[in-house]
Amino acid sequence: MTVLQDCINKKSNINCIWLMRQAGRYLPEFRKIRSENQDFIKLCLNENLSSEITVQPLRRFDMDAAIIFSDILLVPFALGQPVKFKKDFGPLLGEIDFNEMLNLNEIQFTDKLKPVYNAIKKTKEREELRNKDLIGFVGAPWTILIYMLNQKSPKNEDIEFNLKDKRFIEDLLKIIVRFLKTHINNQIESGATIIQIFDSWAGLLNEKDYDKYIYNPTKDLVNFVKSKKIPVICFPKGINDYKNYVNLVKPDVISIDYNVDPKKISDSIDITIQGGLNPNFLIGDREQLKTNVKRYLDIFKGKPYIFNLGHGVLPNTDPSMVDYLVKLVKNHL
Ligand code: 1CP
Repeated sequence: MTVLQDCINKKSNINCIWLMRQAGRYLPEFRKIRSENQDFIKLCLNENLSSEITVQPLRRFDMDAAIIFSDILLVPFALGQPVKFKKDFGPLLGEIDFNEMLNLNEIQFTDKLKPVYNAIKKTKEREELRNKDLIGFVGAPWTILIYMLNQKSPKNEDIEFNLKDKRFIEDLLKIIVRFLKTHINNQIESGATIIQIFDSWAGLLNEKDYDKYIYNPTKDLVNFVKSKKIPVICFPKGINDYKNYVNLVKPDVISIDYNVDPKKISDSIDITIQGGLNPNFLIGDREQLKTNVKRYLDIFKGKPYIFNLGHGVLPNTDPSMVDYLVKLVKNHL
């Protein structure tokens, strides 16, 4: 068993840690590769470089898992919707060709993402991954749906889609769920040992629509991962009630964001908890970081807990702060 899986099953008292976006822009070695590869999708589909980027944080820090370097928006891309990343703006998606999506089969979809699966196979073989988990991931159906309809990040409160065209949206959601399963399956077959489902925009949905867009389709994916006998972590960022989510969706691990009270979560949820610490603490001073890391470790002491952040590592983070964080967690300094 790996350290992370022991942590999930509460088989040891050793603290374990990995970080969302641990591979990425705060690392100079990533920025170098990125500057030489302007097309982000092409970079994700370069199996040698994406495998290299995946292990970069493991060379620097004693993380207990790697997460494959890829992106949740490769799924819309493989469904035939154009996707590009504009500098200082974020993702830009093109028009949906619904008929093309309806006619797409699993083999065609898998062919388009072959380099991702090859990168997973390659990464598994690397020395840096010995006895460590390789996390595969997907965006949750709701988060993928929102990017596909809005055609850019919904973060700027300028959401330009509505959920009125119900028939079309329901059909699209079915296609999304079907191919997210294909993507999950391919990642597991290539060697991913844990799957994380990122619902980054769960907080944008009106509660009355949770069943239809969040609970039901996500539960479908969770059951699918469970049928493959590997752990599934869910991160429904900004959801109003984590306890209810856990009761309905039943993941193996629930990843919490930085706006929820960890004490309340610890008191009310029985499954393995992951994350929570505000990534901004990695930008501040060491004492403040230490106090807050200790707060999370104390609250979850004796319970199955995976140390992580409440969202991804911010681009302006100093890598030496990440190093300090990992040492704090591993040594309970
Ligand atoms: O150099 C660059 O501009 C690229 C930045 C970047 C990176 C490093 C993007 C663009 N994606 C990634 C990699 C990535 N994305 C990983 C693997 C690396 C790791 O975690 O270590 C993962 C797991 C993701 C997942 C992802 N992509 C999410 C879910 C997690 C989250 O942050 O909420 C989301 C929402 C995306 C979409 C995305 N990809 C990239 C951007 C700039 C965005 C948009 C974010 C937004 O809408 O605000």
